[in-house]
Amino acid sequence: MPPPERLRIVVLTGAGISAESGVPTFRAEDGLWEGHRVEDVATPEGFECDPDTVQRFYDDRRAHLATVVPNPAHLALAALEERHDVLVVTQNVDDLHERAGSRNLVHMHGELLRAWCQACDGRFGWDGDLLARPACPGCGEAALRPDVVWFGEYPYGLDRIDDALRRADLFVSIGTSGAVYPAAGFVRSAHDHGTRTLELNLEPSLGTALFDEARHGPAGAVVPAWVD
Ligand code: BJW
Repeated sequence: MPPPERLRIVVLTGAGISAESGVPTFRAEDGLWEGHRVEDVATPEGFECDPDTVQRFYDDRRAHLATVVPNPAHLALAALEERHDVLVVTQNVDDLHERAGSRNLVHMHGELLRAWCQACDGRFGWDGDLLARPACPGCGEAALRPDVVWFGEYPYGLDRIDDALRRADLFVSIGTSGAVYPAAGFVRSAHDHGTRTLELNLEPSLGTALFDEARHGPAGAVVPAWVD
């Protein structure tokens, strides 16, 4: 028997992949935006206007992250890296892909466990409360903010992602509503490069018609079934 083909796969993940770990999604009725105006907690203007509220929003999520663990969908993607050339592009700011064992990973919307100093541009690992530690460990200025990408800001790793999409044999989108660009546009880029596309989501996303194939159900079931 010939060895199984080694494919170049780009996997885009969103909040839905971490839902079964107990991390709330954004746009569900009981989601993260519930009780918050998006403009207040996920824009640079909201932070400028009321930094304490925004730091508290992220401190609470950081504390909750310490109580959750990767689920079978994260673990299946990590196992996929052993058989194929996989780039996981996550919109999530949690660290569940890393904890599951994924190595080839881009956090395009940043990371909860990192802080960015707006005075010296330094970036730091952070596992405490930003609100309680306002001074930058690099320059001492009180200019730390969560190292996450808010609306109107430029996502991380776009050149690397674009390059991977150009070369990919397969693009898979998991657990994302397709409401936020540029991530929501990756399926069209992949399609334009002749790459096969697959959606794995609880329900049809906004972009579901753009995919060659879609399988709907909880990520903890559909992702391991697809990887196997
Ligand atoms: C399950 C499940 C289970 C549940 N199993 N599934 C047109 C083109 C380009 C840009 C724009 C445009 N129009 C407007 C823009 C600007 C804007 C934008 O997209 N606005 C939209 C509202 C239209 N975009 C930006 O500002 C971005 N920057 C930018 O565009 O820079 C300029 C640029 C231009 C062109 C090219 C390149 C650059 C930045 C966007 C930053 C988003 N930031 C956030 C917050 C991050 C920090 C934090 O976490 O607090 O990122 S917003 C939030 O949404 C977060 C998420 O990563 C992101 C996506 O959400 P996601 O993951 O899809 O979650 P949900 O809740 O929406 O969906 C969950 C899905 O899972 C659902 O479908 C469920 O059914 C499913 N699900 N349980 C499987 N068990």
